[in-house]
Amino acid sequence: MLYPRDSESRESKLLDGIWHFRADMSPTRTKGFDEKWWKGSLLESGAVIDMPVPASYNDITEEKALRDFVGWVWYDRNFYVPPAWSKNRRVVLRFDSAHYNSIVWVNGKQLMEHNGGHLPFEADVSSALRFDGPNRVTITVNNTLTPTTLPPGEIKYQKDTSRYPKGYFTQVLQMDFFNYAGIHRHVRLYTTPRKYIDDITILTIVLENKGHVKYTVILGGEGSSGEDSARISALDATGREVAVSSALNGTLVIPNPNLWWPSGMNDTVGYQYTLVVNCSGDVYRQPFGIRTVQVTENTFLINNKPFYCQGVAKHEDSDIRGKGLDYSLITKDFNMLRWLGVNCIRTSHYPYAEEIMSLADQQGVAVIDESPGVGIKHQNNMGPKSLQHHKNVMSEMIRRDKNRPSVIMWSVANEPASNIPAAESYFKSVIEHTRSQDPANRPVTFVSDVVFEKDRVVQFVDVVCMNRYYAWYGDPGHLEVIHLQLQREFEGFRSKLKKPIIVTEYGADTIPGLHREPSFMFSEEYQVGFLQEYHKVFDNARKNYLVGEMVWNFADFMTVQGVTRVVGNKKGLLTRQRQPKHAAFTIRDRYYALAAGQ
Ligand code: GCB
Repeated sequence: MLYPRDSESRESKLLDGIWHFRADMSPTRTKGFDEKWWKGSLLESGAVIDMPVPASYNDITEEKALRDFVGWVWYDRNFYVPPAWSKNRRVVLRFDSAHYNSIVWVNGKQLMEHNGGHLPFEADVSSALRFDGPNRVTITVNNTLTPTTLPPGEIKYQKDTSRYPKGYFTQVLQMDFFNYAGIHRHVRLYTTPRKYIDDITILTIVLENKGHVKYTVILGGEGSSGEDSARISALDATGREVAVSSALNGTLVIPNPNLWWPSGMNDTVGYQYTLVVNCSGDVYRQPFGIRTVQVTENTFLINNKPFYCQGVAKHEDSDIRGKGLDYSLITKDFNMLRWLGVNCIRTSHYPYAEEIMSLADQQGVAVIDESPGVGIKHQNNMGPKSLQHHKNVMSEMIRRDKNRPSVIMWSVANEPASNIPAAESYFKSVIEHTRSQDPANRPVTFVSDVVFEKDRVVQFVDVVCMNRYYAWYGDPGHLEVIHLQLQREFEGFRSKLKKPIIVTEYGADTIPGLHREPSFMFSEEYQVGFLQEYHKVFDNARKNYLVGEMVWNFADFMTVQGVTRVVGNKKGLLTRQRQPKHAAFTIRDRYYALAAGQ
């Protein structure tokens, strides 16, 4: 699914802004369906409040009932469509993401249904539109997670009325972040000609200092025969044409190409070309980078040079907007990534907004692109229905991100129960499916927290990714065990498998401004000492098979309420407001030194 981009043949209109909103708090949570709230404006069926789009709805009001709401919420708004859009065009309505289950109506007509919280969905809505008056879009979104959603979850009813009010239930989740919900990213209308460019796939290789750019264009709509006249060209970053072709599918050759490198490896970071596809009256400009990715026994190669991931894992998370897209926030985040010397991030634990991915492409930040497969902890999350859904999500994610040079590896899951027998065939199948979907054959992994003796799934991946919390969840307070325990785990995996390793998480909760000497858990000194103990082991292993380290986490983030969390997870190098803790300076010094080859 191509990202909507304006061109000579395409226009768009953002529908972001303040929408009408109502949470269905009726006991059954189905009043909206019973009363068919989509038939008219929400204003007609009851009280509404103002709700920003994009944003999570949870932290916008002072209502606990809305912050912690589980069930259907309803949004609507009016919009107008220019009359010129009625002629010879498709008008597509696209939601870049809504969490989790969504149904969409335009002028009372149901046009879309989507299952999954972090990926776009769209439909041609031309036939439902009015061009001479107001239109209404209504969406209902349900954040209930079940054993077969991704992430999975469960609703637990409490029947003992002597201890709980009647009808009492809670949502039980196996994930360590707040289940923010709502319309999280842009909503927009965009047009294409009736016959249009439906998909573009770009693969790059470098041979004898020439970039070979293999491209495939798929057309959609009326009368697309595949024999259409086309002009396909590649522009360099200054807009100069460097190669051209008239074939819909072919290879462009770019001599002396500027390669795409992650920052820290080259002065030119994130160099991108543009493929201009001009076909049967439709024009689409697809950015791409020329770079190769390869994994050997001990190395992760980008453009045939060893790449060491100086990383952090992130979240889409901030005050007030929750998981809602915000340009100030994401720009600040990329500035802080550069300040920290980070050259690689993981989209823990779900696919991030396309605008974030584009910044990674442009700024040369490598990405381990992770699916929402977090919290797969039980056998009942690994049945046929879960498997099919997981495969669909991987397909949607790859379809969205396949052309991005920043994406160097796919992660199908975070910390599943990879020790149970059911995990073996489940993940073999998900990983094989993922490989089959990516035309560029990127490496595939999942992130494991299971010890090497018990893990059953790492055998299927290209790079071993592990999360380890020695001296935090295990042996709390004892920094002196880190060396032995981490080394043991490295050696254990290496004795089973000759594959490179990335430590995808290690970190300690830290309250900013809390100081203790000698260090004590939760103090700034403990976080620094903790990271430094891990670094000693990393420095030894990176001479051999360790190809990356990623701190958990870039910034503090919100979680569900629980006895181990003081208003959220505090393992950030930065506070939730993106101000540095002491450990941020430790990491910055380390990453700059690593980049300088020290
Ligand atoms: C983990 C999870 C991450 C948590 C983190 C923690 O292993 O992957 O989602 O937030 O530990 O801090 O507990």
